[in-house]
Amino acid sequence: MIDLYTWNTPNGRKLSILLEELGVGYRVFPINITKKEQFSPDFLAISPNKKIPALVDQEHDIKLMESGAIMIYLADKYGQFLPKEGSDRYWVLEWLMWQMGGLGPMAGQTHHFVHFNPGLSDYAEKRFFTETKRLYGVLNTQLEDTGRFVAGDYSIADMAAWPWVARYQWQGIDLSEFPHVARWYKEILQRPAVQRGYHVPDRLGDIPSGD
Ligand SMILES: N[C@@H](CCC(=O)N[C@@H](CS)C(=O)NCC(=O)O)C(=O)O
Repeated sequence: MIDLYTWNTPNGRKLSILLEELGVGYRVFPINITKKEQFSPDFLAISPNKKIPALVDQEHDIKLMESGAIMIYLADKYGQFLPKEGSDRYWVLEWLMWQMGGLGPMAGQTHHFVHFNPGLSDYAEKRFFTETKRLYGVLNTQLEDTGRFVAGDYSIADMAAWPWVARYQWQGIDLSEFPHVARWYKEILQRPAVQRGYHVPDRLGDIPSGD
């Protein structure tokens, strides 16, 4: 059995979306980060970095933190959404790492300074918004080049970036400036597994439409 420790955030949703796409059974253990449950000793034993998401695979006695590592693990375990070998595999991993090292951290800081704490630091607001917007431009160009998904077939690279783009309103991003991102966002939004995975652990509101 797979146990997912998560909360309604982009990093958490990456894994609930992937698990829904894989169609495998999993148990959800909500870790309410607004109540600081990520600092409990029980959770620390699974996630030494004290952040969600984390995963335990009882079948193989595996405990994992870091959403990117968990995505690779699940994709390899079930043989879907990540090519097994060759240049196509590294293309997907390249864009997964782009999300992990770029879009996620920068958009996360934009949420912090622009959405939750406007006026606290003009410098930080400008720096993180500008970089987030630049990354949307990079994604837009990539999606224009590929024509449909981020790196070949629909993959963990799409599932990693999509929940971050779903927070475009918090980031002050106008999706109409990034038509290929908007087209990609709306196509993925139609997927039933994405809609189910988005609302894990709770249904907190509608998914932004992208319009
Ligand atoms: N690089 C980590 C980042 C995880 C992360 O930042 N998680 C956030 C929620 S999206 C969290 O647990 N925040 C609580 C805290 O910082 O105390 C990953 O991708 O798993």
